Amino acid sequence: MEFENISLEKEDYLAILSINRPKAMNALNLETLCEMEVAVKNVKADPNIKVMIVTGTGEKSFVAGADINFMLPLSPSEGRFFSDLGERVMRQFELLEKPVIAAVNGFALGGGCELAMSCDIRLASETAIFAQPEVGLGVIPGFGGTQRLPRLIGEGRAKELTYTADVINAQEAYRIGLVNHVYPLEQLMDEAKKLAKKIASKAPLAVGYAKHAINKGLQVDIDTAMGIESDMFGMCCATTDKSEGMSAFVDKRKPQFMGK
Ligand code: CO8
Repeated sequence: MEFENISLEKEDYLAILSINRPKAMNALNLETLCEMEVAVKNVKADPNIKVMIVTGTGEKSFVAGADINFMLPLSPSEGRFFSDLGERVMRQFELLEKPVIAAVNGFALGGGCELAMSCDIRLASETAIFAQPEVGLGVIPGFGGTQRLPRLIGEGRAKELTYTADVINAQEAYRIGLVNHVYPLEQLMDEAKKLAKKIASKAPLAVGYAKHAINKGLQVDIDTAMGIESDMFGMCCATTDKSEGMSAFVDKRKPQFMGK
């Protein structure tokens, strides 16, 4: 597909969405967010795609936040609209029933950190830098950061990072659980693809149901969450991949999952 501010490449079972505004450090403006929404819809509708990787073009920046030039003149209602739009787009990454891996290859600031947090798994280069710098600009995180950061790293740490706008490096992000792994920059995409390949070798519907159960279950009380899990387990039992996976175990052979 042709886009101006992003690229969407497909390799076999894998979609790679790159934010592609390197001259602006891949900052997110209105057009970029709209294109991201179209791309996620495309990935959702493509039965061949099992995993998506999100990254930034170039070697310096994943996404350096929402576009400050765009936000400068926003009125209260326009600001609210832009925040709603960004939240909706990031939520599409979370709701996609296919795993999304963020390959954070540099600055992940403000909306960039928020984009990474809307992905399922975050891999970072050693050069990656994370922050929620918004209060230093007179605003707050507005693409889900006030909600996802405390859920990921705990309330106290999230409040400290948000109130101070402190910048942290990849190792610190790893230490506090904001990222899953840290790799040298030149290895980052290979590692992201390796992880994608491993996930893609599993039963895709089961992976999607697991994502749904984890994401939905985290938002409700534990008893309701258990109900969501057993609903999803029941759904797995309606798939031919479940018969295949278990038969393959019994037959001592590798399963051939069809995503059905
Ligand atoms: N928006 C617009 N342009 C940007 C942004 C940005 N977020 N980040 C960098 N750029 C542009 C610079 O203006 C510069 O443009 P130009 O060459 O035309 O002057 C170009 O990218 C290169 O940047 P620098 O020259 O500054 O490069 P450095 O390597 O010196 O620094 C940094 C890189 C550290 C990334 C630096 O550019 C920076 O601090 N950027 C701003 C980071 C930031 O504060 N991000 C948070 C923005 S707020 C946010 O994301 C809120 C999200 C929620 C929105 C809610 C909606 C209402």
